[in-house]
Order: sequence, then C-alpha cells, then structure tokens
Amino acid sequence: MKFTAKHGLVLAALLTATFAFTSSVTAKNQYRLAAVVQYKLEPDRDDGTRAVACTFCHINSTGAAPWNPFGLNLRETFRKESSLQPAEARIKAALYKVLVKKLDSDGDGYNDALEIYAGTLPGNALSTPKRDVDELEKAFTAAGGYAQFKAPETK
Ligand SMILES: [Ca+2]
Repeated sequence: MKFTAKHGLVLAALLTATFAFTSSVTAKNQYRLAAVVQYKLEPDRDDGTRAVACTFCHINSTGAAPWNPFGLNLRETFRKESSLQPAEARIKAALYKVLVKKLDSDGDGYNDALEIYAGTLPGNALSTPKRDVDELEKAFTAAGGYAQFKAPETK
C-alpha cells in the first residue's frame, strides 16, 4: 500500500486526538495531585497506584464530566479565580476557598473540610466520619482549622 497525502491527514488527525486526550488527562491529574498535597491525603503508592482516585471529585473513575457534588462546588470556585493566573495557582486557591465556604456538599451532616480532615469523601454521602460533628470540629480546630488546607508557599 502506498502512503498517500490522505493517509498523512488521517495519521495527523489521530495524533492530534491522542495528544488532546493525553493532555486533558494530565491536566486533571495535576489537579488531583494538588489536592493530595494540599488536603494532606494519602500520596500515590511507590508502585504508581493511586491512593486518591479521580472519584474524589468526579463521578467516573476516568475523571472529566460529570462531577460529584463536592467536585461541582470546587469547579465553581475554580472558575471564579482569575483566568489570567496559571491553572496551578487557580486550583490551589480554589482548593482552599471551597472549604472556607463551609459547605456540606454531599449533605451528610459534615462540612467538606471536616470530611477531608477525617479522611472521608466530601462528595459521597455514604462516606462519613466515625466521630460526631462537635467532637470532630474540636479536633479539627485544635489541628489548625481551615488554615491547614491553604496551599503550601512556593519558593
Ligand atoms: Ca459532607
């Protein structure tokens, strides 16, 4: 078979699609990794498997739309950050600002920051802390409250 200009166009389209998909996945992974650091979540394991899945914010394990209730609130907060900033700065600011809103995204009785402090999922009402709210709030405040989820200073 001869390699024609038409084949070249098909190949170029395939490469473009592959690159677009890969860069979109990488962008989302960048947000996931920012959340892992800032929310002091379990880091990815040495064998490369993820301790924190995309489902922390998304419905599907592959990320992208749709988002769970916490992911939707985070996304809205992210969108209010100036698009003149790099995405990294926007996600870091949004990860903190969404918690200070003291929302209970999944409606399970625990606000999002308390859930993250307790290691449960703020976007899944089936995942709830074991301690009662008052007790958890005291421990959370003693541990530094909302300030503990601010983005670490970059040098
Ligand atoms: Ca909750």
